[in-house]
Amino acid sequence: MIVHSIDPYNAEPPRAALDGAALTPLDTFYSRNHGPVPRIDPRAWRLEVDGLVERTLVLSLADLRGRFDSHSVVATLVCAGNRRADLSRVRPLPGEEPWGPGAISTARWTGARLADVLAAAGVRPAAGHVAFTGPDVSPRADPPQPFGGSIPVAKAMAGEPLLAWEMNGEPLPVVHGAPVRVVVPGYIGARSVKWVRRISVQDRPSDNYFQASAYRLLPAEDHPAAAGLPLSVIALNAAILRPGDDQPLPAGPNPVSGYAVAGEDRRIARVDVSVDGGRHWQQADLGADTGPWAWRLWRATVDLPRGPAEIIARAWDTSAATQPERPEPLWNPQGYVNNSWPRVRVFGRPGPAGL
Ligand SMILES: Nc1nc2c(c(=O)[nH]1)N[C@H]1C(S)=C(S)[C@@H](COP(=O)(O)O)O[C@H]1N2
Ligand SMILES: [Mo]
Repeated sequence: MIVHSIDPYNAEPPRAALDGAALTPLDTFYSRNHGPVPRIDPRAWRLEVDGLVERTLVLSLADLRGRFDSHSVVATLVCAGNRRADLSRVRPLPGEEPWGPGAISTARWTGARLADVLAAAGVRPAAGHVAFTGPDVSPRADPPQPFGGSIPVAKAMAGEPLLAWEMNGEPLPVVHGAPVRVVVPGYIGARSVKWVRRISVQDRPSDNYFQASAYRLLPAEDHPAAAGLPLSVIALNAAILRPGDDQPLPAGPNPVSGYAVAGEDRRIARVDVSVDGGRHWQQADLGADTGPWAWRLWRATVDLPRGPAEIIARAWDTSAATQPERPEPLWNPQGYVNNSWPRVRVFGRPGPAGL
């Protein structure tokens, strides 16, 4: 793993480690933390469901597993700061984790449907948002507070968000939120609150620092937090996983591969690759479709010219949207949502046949 910080623990897999696996192995899955990883005794853990509900619930792990049907969803988790490193080359982003393209991973999550738990509590008509709170106090928050965030009640009741205790068929690892975490497929990772201990139904979004101040797309200049767009649905994005940057490769045919991800009800429709700056594009082959909430892996064989070249890619979604060309116009003070064309510099070595 590429470890950006130990305390809090923030690490992403090297890009090649993500290549070719529709489900990310647990030891390769990125980790994003804003405070210390708490150790929770699963027998002592309780989940409180309160706010605009008919009855407040207090659930143990046994209650959650026993009272609700378990469901599985393959979902990609992606940090809003994924690919930030390319934005910090535009203008510095002091104090922000310099994520490459590895702040993203995919797992099969198993747990209770958030919708079923909310239905058991009885959501009142005035409900607008469902807020989650964890136990980990982040010293980076102003003022220091436990990590939290919220989603609209319609998303919470949609069926795909889970209260998950399993990941890829294994017990949820502590660093990923054991005993139970929220998983909100199609939304930025920050809404998938780990070690969740309180779910509050309310008429407005969470006023937690990580909803109200961080994870907002601020204007490039003059940026009070209130001027930011709260990030929720993930943006269309893609990355090249192989080859790596600055590699000498034989001129001629070479494999290129990566991932592409689309938000909410959009799917990846196509991925294009170019080796001549976007004058000509060829279509990549899409890998297995593992459902509406998962990334799509892709691969292509490109014909590399001799000498220095840049491999670029762009994904299209089912709304016919595609990615912006350059990172410069996307720069924002917290460095979120860099979904510009991924670019990899290579050098085409002349082969024996081409001398
Ligand atoms: N309690 C808690 N939940 C959290 C976080 C956190 O710091 N504390 N980080 C969030 C962010 S920003 C992301 S991107 C995902 C990362 O999940 P992972 O560490 O399992 O990959 O968890 C989210 N849930
Ligand atoms: Mo994140």
